[in-house]
Amino acid sequence: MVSKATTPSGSPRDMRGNGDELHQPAGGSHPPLTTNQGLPVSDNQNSLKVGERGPVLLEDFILREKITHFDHERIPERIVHARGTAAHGFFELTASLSKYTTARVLTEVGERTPVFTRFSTVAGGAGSVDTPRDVRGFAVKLYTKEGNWDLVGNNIPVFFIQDAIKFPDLVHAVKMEPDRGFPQAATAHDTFWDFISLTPESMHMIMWAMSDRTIPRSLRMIEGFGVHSFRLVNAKGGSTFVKFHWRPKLGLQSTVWDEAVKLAGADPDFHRRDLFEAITAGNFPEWELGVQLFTEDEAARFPFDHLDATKLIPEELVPLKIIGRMVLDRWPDNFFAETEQVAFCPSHLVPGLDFSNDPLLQGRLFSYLDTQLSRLGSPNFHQLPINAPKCPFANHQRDGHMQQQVPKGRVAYEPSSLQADSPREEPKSGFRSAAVDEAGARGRVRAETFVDHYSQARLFFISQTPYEQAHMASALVFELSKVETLHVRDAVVGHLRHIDEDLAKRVAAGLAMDKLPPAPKAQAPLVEMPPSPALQIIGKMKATLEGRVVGILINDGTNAKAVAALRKAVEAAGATVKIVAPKVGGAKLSDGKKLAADGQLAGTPSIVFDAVAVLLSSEGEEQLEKEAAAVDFVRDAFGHLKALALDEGGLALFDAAGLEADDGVISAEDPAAFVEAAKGRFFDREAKVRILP
Ligand code: HDE
Repeated sequence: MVSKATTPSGSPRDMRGNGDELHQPAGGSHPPLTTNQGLPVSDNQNSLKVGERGPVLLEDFILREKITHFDHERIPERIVHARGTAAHGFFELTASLSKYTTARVLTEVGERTPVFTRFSTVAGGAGSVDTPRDVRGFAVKLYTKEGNWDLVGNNIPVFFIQDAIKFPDLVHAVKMEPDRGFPQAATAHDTFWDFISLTPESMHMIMWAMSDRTIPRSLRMIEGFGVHSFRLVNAKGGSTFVKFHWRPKLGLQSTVWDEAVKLAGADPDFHRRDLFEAITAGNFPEWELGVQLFTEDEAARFPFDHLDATKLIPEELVPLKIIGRMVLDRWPDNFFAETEQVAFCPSHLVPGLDFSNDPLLQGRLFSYLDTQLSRLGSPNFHQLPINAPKCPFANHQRDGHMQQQVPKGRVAYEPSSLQADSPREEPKSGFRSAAVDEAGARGRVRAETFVDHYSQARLFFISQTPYEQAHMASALVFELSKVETLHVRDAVVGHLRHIDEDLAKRVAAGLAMDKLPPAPKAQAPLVEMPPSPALQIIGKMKATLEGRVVGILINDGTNAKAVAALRKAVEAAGATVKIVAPKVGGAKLSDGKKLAADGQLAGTPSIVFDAVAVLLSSEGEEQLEKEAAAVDFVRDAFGHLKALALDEGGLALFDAAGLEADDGVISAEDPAAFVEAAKGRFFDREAKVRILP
């Protein structure tokens, strides 16, 4: 408490407590704190009162302004994809598509287009955790010279439903159940699986959702897909279909389920922290942009309908052509102003692009603009700095809440003859829809070509490695074990029989079903397709330490040279090293010097690392055997199939944890061998640590 005597400008009643002693020196010169009207505020600690212990006056307009603004700080969270994180960067074109499109962003090789990319989970609220089993949103806003192009995709190339009219049902089924308000951010509950069991078109997406694609290690290690077919339109008006793919430079990498579950507790912000740390350290994540191009005639020969968003086009059928790269190199300055207020709309596109008739896409073209109106509260949301095009934009739309622009002149219409600088339509370079013949009877119909719900689900399953198949079976058992209604479990397993009889049997056994439930009637015969290795994760993992994080557990007396040698080797291979010690201040190593820790053991489990080293002095090790966090450190690293480097002390702790060494357990004396081992995960080990169906 500041005494009357020391109060800088104090009247006897002025117990301000806002003297310099309250403020830690931050350096620099501080601008005066003002109200929103620019009035300098003399006291930001005390409201206006009558007497020291008397009532607060309604007159205190400074208090009221501050509290009122605070009361209105929140806006509605996104109905889906509420939890997200984003970064700025650029897209650089490396190969021109000028044969196919007039879009400058896809024809001007070497041109860098600014982007803002937001990653998200789908089902959870804004305050949910980063690592549930869930699809990840992958939305890219490209601020092109011809207007904003929003490529609003996911990390999975297909979707649950074929027609937008089912979206509210799907979302209501997956979100918290309305009578109880849980579960949060989880598909493992009755309403979701009830809807799925009655919606066979979702089976392909379910296979993806139950794969490790939905438990990624890092947002820097996920793919992105535009999902729908779009059109590229060239100067002659000819159009070609296109599918967009983002491919991470670091390769794909997922967690194992036990790890994802524990990550949710260890660090609810794991993915956004990972992205933040990588970008602020200068390790900029990068993706290639690939396209699949095909004509109407080629599409007519596919054994599926590309307008059906539950289908993908195997890369073996239409190869991927890499045309550019995206680098995320700048963290936003403000989460709310940028990441929260960014408004993506699939209807935002540029001349030279167009939509396809995919009925899911058509519904999205309406939904996003509409939802931004309620979320951001004004048709002027495009004027927010994060949403505004970086090219000039002008029209005759006027007024509305929070109009930021001050249009000049008397003309707010077109055609007009009164004002020389009033905007006019641009027949030459303006957007034109592809001239496509459309005809047919009106009706609420589903195309006959949309009825095959199992062939691609099977294609996905048979394309996986046995490890990945086991994870899928295990995920299905986990999810259905949380479903209380028995007929729903039965119905889902029934569908699996169309996809793969062995998968159905494994899941049924995992649920202790007495017999295999009957398969529902399929509407179309199964089309067998050759396996597509491009659909795997393991096949797309990169043997690299780049972008990875290695944790080194130390204690007092740890061999300083061993720590230095490991750090050097790991950093040279492109990974970040983090030191973990029982106390965050650090540990005194064998050379007598204190090494500060990046994390305290109890709050920094091995779960947050890609590989770990355990370097312990023998006295300290004995103590750590009694510390559950230390035993779990090695047990979890081993159980999550990670490489471990151990010195003598580390090995003693490993033994105390009751573990048996394998190829992934390396002597700390051989940092080079550890670096090699740490580049991957040891899937063969899994059979030793858990029983998979
Ligand atoms: Fe979305 N989706 N969606 N979606 N979606 C939204 O828009 C919708 C779909 C996707 O980071 C909402 O601004 C409908 C497919 C992403 O801000 C909403 C349908 C794909 C994001 C909406 C779909 C997506 C959203 C909620 C079926 C992958 C987050 C908040 C017809 C291609 C964007 C908002 C961000 C967000 C509607 C299906 C991706 C309600 C009606 C398929 C990445 O408008």
